[in-house]
Amino acid sequence: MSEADILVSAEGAIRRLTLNRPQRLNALTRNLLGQLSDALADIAADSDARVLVISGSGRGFCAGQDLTDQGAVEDGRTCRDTVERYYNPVVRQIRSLGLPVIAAVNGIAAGAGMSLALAADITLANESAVFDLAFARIGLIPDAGGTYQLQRLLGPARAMALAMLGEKLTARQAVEMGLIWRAVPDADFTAEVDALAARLAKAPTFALALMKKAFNAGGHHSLEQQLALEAELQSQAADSEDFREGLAAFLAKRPATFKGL
Ligand code: T3D
Repeated sequence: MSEADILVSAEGAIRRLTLNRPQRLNALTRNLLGQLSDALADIAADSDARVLVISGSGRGFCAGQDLTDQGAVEDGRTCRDTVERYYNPVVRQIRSLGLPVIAAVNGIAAGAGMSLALAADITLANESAVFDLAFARIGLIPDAGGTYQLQRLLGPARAMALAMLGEKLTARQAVEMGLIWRAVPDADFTAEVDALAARLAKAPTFALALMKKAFNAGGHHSLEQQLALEAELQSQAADSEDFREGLAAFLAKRPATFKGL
């Protein structure tokens, strides 16, 4: 039996998904994307899950669309089908997942692999990682939410220039430009990812999920709409068990123990 294209593991409240086609730098096939979507659906239904880490097997994070996946990228019709049926659902699932998603970029993130990394809530990379907007080199546009995320993260001037030039960024440049959270020396990367996951696994998960909703909506709302949404979401947060615990812990001058509820 062939090994799965997505490795799934669980440890306490931490869930990990590893793209697992290292011989192709974890390039994305429809098979892999289908497995990724199923795994994300399982995590969304898992009430014990409080943080998700996505990374890649081997020396790369993800080289984007597998350009040899027969029937996936032959012409406009197959491309549309691949994007609509395989990429877009995965991006929606990550953005709407009710817990923090970490992209641990352990090597090159190219094309839709870069878009996937930017769909996460917190993206950190090892220092030898490269962010490669490869699309223009083969006559395609950034997809899997790439045009949306790049513009929001970098502003239109830098996003457009990078996309049109098909530029590569080192992890350090990506941090300096505000594209990702942190670049970590390779030797420290695994420990740093583990520490971040452990910290988020103890965070007030319900409030973090509401933050995602607020940030997701903020990009297209007016100030008035966003103020109204914040009032609504804050009322939900204030009704949570974790808020009661956070407040009690503050008043008692002790650390809070959040349950994610
Ligand atoms: O609707 C749709 O489906 C369209 C959606 C498109 C979304 C996209 O993501 S378009 C962009 C697709 N990705 C690319 O264009 C990147 C192609 N890859 C590269 O340019 C280079 O491989 C890298 C810069 C990413 C890494 O270079 P390097 O020198 O570190 O590694 P390598 O030797 O090129 O790659 C290692 C192997 O992986 C190699 O196979 P081999 O020769 O050892 O048998 C290479 O062919 C393979 N590989 C790398 N990327 C892909 C790939 N195979 C298939 N598809 C790839 N994208």
